[in-house]
Amino acid sequence: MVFIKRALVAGILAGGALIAGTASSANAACTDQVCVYEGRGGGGTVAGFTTADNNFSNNRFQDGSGVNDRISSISATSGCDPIFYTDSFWRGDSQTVWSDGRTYNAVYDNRYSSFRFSLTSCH
Ligand SMILES: [Ca+2]
Repeated sequence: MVFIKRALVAGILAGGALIAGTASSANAACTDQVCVYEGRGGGGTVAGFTTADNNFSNNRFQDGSGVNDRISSISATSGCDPIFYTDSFWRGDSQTVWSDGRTYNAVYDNRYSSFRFSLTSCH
């Protein structure tokens, strides 16, 4: 019985390692509710968010490069629409992205530095 339990744990760990390895590749799909892409049309490396963020200066894409001022497209399934801003702390020019799962090109290409959610556009 003990042996079987250990075998199951080993199997789960092996499965987890396989998933983690796949996710770290440059073109892996983003599974978070807000995804940002270095390239237009969902291309290039990706980063995912599970909550709003007031400053992208410490955020990294999956390839390790910086997110700040490099986002070129965005997709969201967050229920409430995310609003991206060209400055930190939700200042500057902004773009509201429909949270319908489609990928939208950045209006202000390579300029976004923060995002938050519009609570008047939850659906
Ligand atoms: Ca870019």
